[in-house]
Amino acid sequence: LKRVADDVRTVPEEKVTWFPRKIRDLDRCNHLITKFDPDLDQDHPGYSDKEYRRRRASISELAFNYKQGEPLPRVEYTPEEVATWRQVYGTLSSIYPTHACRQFLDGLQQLETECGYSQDNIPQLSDVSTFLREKTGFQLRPVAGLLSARDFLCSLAFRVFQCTQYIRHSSAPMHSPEPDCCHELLGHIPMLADKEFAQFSQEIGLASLGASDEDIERLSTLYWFTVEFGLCKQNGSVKAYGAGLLSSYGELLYALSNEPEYKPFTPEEAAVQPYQDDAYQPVYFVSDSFEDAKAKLRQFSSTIQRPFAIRYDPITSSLEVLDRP
Ligand code: NLE
Ligand code: FE2
Repeated sequence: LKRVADDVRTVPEEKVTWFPRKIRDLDRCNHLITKFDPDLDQDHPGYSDKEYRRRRASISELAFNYKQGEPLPRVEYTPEEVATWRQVYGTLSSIYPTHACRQFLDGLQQLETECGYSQDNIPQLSDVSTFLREKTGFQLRPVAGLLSARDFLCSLAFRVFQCTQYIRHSSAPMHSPEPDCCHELLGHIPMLADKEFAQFSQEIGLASLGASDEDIERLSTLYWFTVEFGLCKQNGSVKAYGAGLLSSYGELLYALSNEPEYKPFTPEEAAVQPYQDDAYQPVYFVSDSFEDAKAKLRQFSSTIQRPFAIRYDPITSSLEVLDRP
């Protein structure tokens, strides 16, 4: 009798897409989207640069071979790569004070004083990961390129942020359609040093686990217009908090230029807004405050329907899956 009762209470596994339960399961969450691959995409600025492609391949190799728990691979960046970083860092730093939200500026300042951030040094993932763990419990993991939305989002559930380690091509420092270390280190990391932002990033991750393909699509579109390209009001002016803006001098200027279309942020609208991921956004969502964006996003994530509930155990970094009561 007990067996029957247990079976009835069991989550119908076969209907739910597989998702990681332990942090080590993230070794299986590495499905790449090859659309911006410099080996395949003729429009990539590195397409005809053999040396660049070789370099990218060798850095990708580090990520392919990485297993959870291993020390993060260090990359010895070349003087040319550091020169690209210097240009990106220098130009962005000149407009951060006027264009970036306060939480970002706080985070970046801490990274500069405590974690070796400077124009002349591309920080190592391993040092940044140690820094973030102390601030918000987030840790980094190397990834070879653009990840599938499902794999990217699910790692957030464990407070793991997947980071690329190669740098953009030197011919296009002001904007890249794909993530690179400038995007991760300058766009995302300062925000992830904020406790509340970290908390809410994890909540998006938890909401994505086992979600339907349609819900993943909506969540990742929402993520796109907030975490990547979000704007918020602060002290009477509009500032950027989205990482895709904070790592692109060209788009950061454009986004706050009054040229694009602006819409007040509602998750329901942002989650279905069509977008192109290879150019500047035609529309940006502006929330009344950074706090407001977080609260609305949270509220939206909690409406994702699943036949079970999930509890994250920070002591073992694992998930418990429960029947919905
Ligand atoms: N456009 C961003 C940049 O240039 O850094 C990258 C966006 C990645 C989603
Ligand atoms: Fe990103």
